[in-house]
Amino acid sequence: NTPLLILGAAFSSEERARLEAAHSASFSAAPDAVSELSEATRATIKAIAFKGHTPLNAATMDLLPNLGLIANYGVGYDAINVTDASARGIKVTNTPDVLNDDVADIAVGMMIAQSRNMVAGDAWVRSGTWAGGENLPLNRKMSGSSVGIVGLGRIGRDIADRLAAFKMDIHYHARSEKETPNWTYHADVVSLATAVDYLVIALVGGKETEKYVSAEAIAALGPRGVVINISRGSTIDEDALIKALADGTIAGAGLDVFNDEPKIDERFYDLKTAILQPHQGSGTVETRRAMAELQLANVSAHLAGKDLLTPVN
Ligand code: 8YV
Repeated sequence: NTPLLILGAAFSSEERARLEAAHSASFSAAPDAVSELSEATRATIKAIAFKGHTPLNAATMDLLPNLGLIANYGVGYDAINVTDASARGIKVTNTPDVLNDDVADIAVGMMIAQSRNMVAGDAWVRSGTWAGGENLPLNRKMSGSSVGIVGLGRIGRDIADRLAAFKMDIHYHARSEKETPNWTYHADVVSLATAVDYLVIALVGGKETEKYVSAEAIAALGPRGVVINISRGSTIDEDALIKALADGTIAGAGLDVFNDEPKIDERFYDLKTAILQPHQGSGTVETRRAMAELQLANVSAHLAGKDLLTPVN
């Protein structure tokens, strides 16, 4: 009798052990492996603890007749088909807020690293080029410049708050105008991109935001433009982004997310003006621990018949 299904090869052994210590659990590495569990085992499963980005939809849910909860590890639950879940009376939870600081930190970190050419600077020192008497070419001032945030949710706001301390002129686009200090609202992304040097994407993933930052918006950013993406690879026209970086029609990018992670488009590897990160926005010991705890708290609440902490549907 295993009321919990731990689903995802992405769980560390420590995370898995903590879930198993709390609840009797089965394990599947991926949604398409759930069918390998016996029918009797599947019938005992009431909750899934999910981690990863492999689609989880009706085909898997229908193998688990008593499933009442899918608890996602992560704020973004675009891998889970919430429509399928709701239609079956299955609740979905995520792990919002606990990762806002880290994701905002890495967005700002990539902005500084890109502007100040820090990755090349490190290589410059190690290779002895500096010792040989050559100075790194001058780079670009970030403080005091203009930034456009695409998506002013909890993470977008934390990024904007940080950048306000960098004396930046803050613009944003969201579905509707929000209450802000003195930030400028734009009804569409092209208008936003036209107005700023840095475009930071902080959207939710999923179908509705696919290629939300279009080729036209990337072009509108112009030759001083820098794209920062900490959301999902799907939220920008990635092909257009690669072309713009290769052709130098924008100045650069800082990217923590890509399509087809981790086997990303190999053209990225040669783009010298892009800083590339391995989807590590929430990847600190402290935050991953908080995410795991919130996921477990949702699972425990469901199994005890109590209110969920962070419901999605
Ligand atoms: C991942 C994330 O969930 O929270 C999110 O939406 O993108 C990350 O924190 C994490 O990589 C685990 O898959």
